[in-house]
Amino acid sequence: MLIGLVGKPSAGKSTFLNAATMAGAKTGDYPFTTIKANPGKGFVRRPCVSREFDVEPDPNNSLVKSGIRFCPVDLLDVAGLVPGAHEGKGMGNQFLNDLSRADVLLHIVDISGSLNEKGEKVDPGSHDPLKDIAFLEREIVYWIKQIIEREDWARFIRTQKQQKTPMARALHERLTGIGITLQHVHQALQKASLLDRQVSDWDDKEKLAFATQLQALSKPIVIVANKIDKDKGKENFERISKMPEYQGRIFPTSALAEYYLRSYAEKGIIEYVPGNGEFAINESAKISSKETAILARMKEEILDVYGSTGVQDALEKAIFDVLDYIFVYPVYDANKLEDHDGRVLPDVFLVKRGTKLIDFVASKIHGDIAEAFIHGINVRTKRRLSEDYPLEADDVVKIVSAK
Ligand SMILES: Nc1nc2c(ncn2[C@@H]2O[C@H](COP(=O)(O)OP(=O)(O)O)[C@@H](O)[C@H]2O)c(=O)[nH]1
Ligand SMILES: [Mg+2]
Repeated sequence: MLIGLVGKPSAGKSTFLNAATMAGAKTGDYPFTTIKANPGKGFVRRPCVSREFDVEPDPNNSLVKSGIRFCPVDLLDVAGLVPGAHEGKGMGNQFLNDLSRADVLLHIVDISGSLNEKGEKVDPGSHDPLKDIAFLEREIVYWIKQIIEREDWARFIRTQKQQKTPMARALHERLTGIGITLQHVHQALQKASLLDRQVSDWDDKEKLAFATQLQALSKPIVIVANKIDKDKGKENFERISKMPEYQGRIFPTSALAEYYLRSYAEKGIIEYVPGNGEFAINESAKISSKETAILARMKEEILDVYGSTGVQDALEKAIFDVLDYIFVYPVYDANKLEDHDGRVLPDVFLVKRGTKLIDFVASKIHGDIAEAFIHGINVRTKRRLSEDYPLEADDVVKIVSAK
């Protein structure tokens, strides 16, 4: 599962990636600093089940801080998309291709309106970030449309007619390269009211309607209203977040503030659990007056107003709400909650809610164990679980297998 970070140059993608990962991607104030896509690992949080079971966790594939479990997620900073990208402008097609593997997109927007559509500096507030939001969605839709109707469209129609391939399957074959599933195609056909329309009869509007639905299903967009700390940021955010089409999917964010907070925590200046709405200054730390001032501003202008810097909220919106993923903890010993090596609740995995137990075992634990699967145990209830059991949030499971 991959989260793509998208947006025009200088909106703050690299800063967001750095803040989320501390990976050290290059940042700068001019377009095209990032010449190719930058990968990194971020984290999503949930309360760790160790508290409920009253045990001390010994995390292996994840982290635990103050009772909160942090599970890694893959991020990809896809460099500057500018209007016309789907026509190849600003290295557009290359950037769009980087998005093929993404399951969800975080659109990093300069909500302060201090950059024009190309990412060049303009007077703060003079550019309306609403334009950026609309343009990006449009670019992705047109990119998908272009892939649907690419040059061999006429031949595609002929073959589909001759071979009588079911419409959804034929369309899906054209779209597998950009991570679109057969289910996405089915749903998009239905939502665009195209189930009863022969592909060969589709007009341009119908192709566009289909691409629009596919975008929403296969590359859903969470909007990160970044640079909320700057003049005009708050004003713009309040206006846009009230619009029905953006309600609930736009997050006030300061990637820079999150970056500072994590850096200060790393240096030992503050205690800060990433994503929290508060931090504590370490009494023993040497702290400059400049650092004190920066911290005071972040508290007053961001944390106390918005509850957090927004970086974690945006990531978690994408994973838990949009993609509907859950945490699942496998253990070897159902009583002590340990793995083979005696580590307590070592691992947590992200899977889509309702994933069948057997598919979870095959994909996250081991193919051999899945083949020799006898049954599972729900560690909470001690009930037996069949291979078809649909996993729920924070399930702790033991797998009994013949291996
Ligand atoms: N004030 C403020 N500046 C930010 C924020 N996020 C990024 N920036 C600044 O915006 C500029 C461009 O950021 P960068 O991450 O390189 O943008 P990218 O081109 O989208 O990767 C840099 O000077 C950052 O320090 C933020 O939340 N607040
Ligand atoms: Mg960058």
